[in-house]
Amino acid sequence: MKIVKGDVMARIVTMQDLSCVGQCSLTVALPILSACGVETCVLPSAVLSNHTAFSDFTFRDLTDDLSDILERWETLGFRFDALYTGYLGNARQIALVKALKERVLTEQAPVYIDPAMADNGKLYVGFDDAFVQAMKTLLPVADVLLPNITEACLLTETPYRESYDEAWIEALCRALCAQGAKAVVLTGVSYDASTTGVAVYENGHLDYYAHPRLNPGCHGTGDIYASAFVGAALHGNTLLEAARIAANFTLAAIEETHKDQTHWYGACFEKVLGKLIQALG
Ligand code: PXL
Repeated sequence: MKIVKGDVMARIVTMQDLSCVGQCSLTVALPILSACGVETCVLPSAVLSNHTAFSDFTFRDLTDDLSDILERWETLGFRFDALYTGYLGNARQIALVKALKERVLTEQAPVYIDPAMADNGKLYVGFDDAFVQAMKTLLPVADVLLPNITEACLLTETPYRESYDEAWIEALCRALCAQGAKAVVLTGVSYDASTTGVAVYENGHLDYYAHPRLNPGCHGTGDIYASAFVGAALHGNTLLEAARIAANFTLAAIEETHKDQTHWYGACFEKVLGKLIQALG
């Protein structure tokens, strides 16, 4: 949906954690969405010293503050043209996402949900099955759901697989839509060793954008991808076109990261923000 129009500034809200170190969540979403020309307001779900792939971290849950913030926004009359959620601090925050949609979004505002909770067949540290069950209830709110294959499997109770064919991917996307998602952008879909890509499922139709597989991948690329996707979609690109723009940007960030062998915890997207801006015209 085209939200960025002419001189009127589009304002979106994104809800995800603030990991002070680690190039993920808000420290990725804010610069990327700003580069896309979108005013980005934030609801920090939690504050962490650094993301959870480091050997230790602090974690302050901000759920209580979030309901106060939402209340204040509502009384001050703030309204947002889109909502994008990522890593949430706990299952209670999922109810807050629904309240956000009902209370502070404009009528046509699209909702983008990245159910950031798992990768490579495993839940991230700190999440459990109760969280997965709660995340399932968010699917009917999603205009676009942006899971990786692990998350899609967890949400649909499908056994995780590393090799599969197009029919399996289509069934996974169909199952997510049957549970309420309007459209699915499934990342990390690879049918052979040298390529990977993104499956886009909308109105019962499956599309695929393939690109070279870069090894090794980087931590945090899901957040880079989702943020760029949201930015591109708000410019009125189709889901497939936004998927392509976000994939090319993420690939460029991974290529940049490979130049610095010591940089293991995130991807150096900052160096290629110019490419994203160019791709958006
Ligand atoms: O989306 C990745 C992510 C976001 N936020 C936190 C994380 C991770 C992945 O490990 O730990 C706090």
